[in-house]
Amino acid sequence: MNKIKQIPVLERVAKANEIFVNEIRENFRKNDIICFNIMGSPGCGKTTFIENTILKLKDKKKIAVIEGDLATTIDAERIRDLGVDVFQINTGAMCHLDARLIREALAKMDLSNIDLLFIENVGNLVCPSSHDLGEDYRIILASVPEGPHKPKKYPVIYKEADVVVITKADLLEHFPDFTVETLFGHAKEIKPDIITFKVALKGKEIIMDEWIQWLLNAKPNNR
Ligand SMILES: Nc1nc2c(ncn2[C@@H]2O[C@H](COP(=O)(O)OP(=O)(O)O)[C@@H](O)[C@H]2O)c(=O)[nH]1
Ligand SMILES: [Mg+2]
Repeated sequence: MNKIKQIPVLERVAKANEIFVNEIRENFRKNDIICFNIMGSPGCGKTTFIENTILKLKDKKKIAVIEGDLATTIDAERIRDLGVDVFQINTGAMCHLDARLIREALAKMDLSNIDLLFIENVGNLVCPSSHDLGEDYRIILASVPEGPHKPKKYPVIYKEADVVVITKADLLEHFPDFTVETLFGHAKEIKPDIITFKVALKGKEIIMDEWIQWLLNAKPNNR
């Protein structure tokens, strides 16, 4: 009988990724950098979240950003305008960032001048969850207009997240089916120890102090 031939491509890709991740992590530890991978659907408020975090912490911490988008430098320009180092990765047709791309970006950045590194992942609730970037924390954003069932519909990304942030909390009054308790409850069913915050970055009252306090106390986390 003919033998089935196997090409161990996936295994090799996984091995290469692991090597890149270890190298990235070593670089972060050597340079005292804590890295946050910001994930969520397109339009959930990732760039706005990073912008407002920068505005709060710019005087206390040295911040840099890696922006992942299929195309354009629109988000990177928003960050650059705040006077922060930013590196744009355009992934073309790829729906996530991977460790190889992050490694290439880091090689072009001044790591000795960074305390906190934010990576804005490509807007997507599926692909980024299975790609380790060497980050210390995975932060998943869930905006109020998206409804309260995202954790149930996209459990993998929630299972892999360390923190969930409800964004656009200023819109809660317009979305009566969305309660903070419902979304956090669903997220905790999937990941019982997930850390929870809510933010409102537009409207009358800006809410983000609890997130900022947590961020200031975040420790390196080889996940
Ligand atoms: N009402 C409200 N709108 C927000 C908030 N955060 C972001 N937005 C809006 O949501 C839209 C998408 O935001 P953006 O940060 O570009 O999302 P991204 O695609 O996830 O990076 C923009 O029009 C923002 O002004 C918020 O807290 N409240
Ligand atoms: Mg964005």
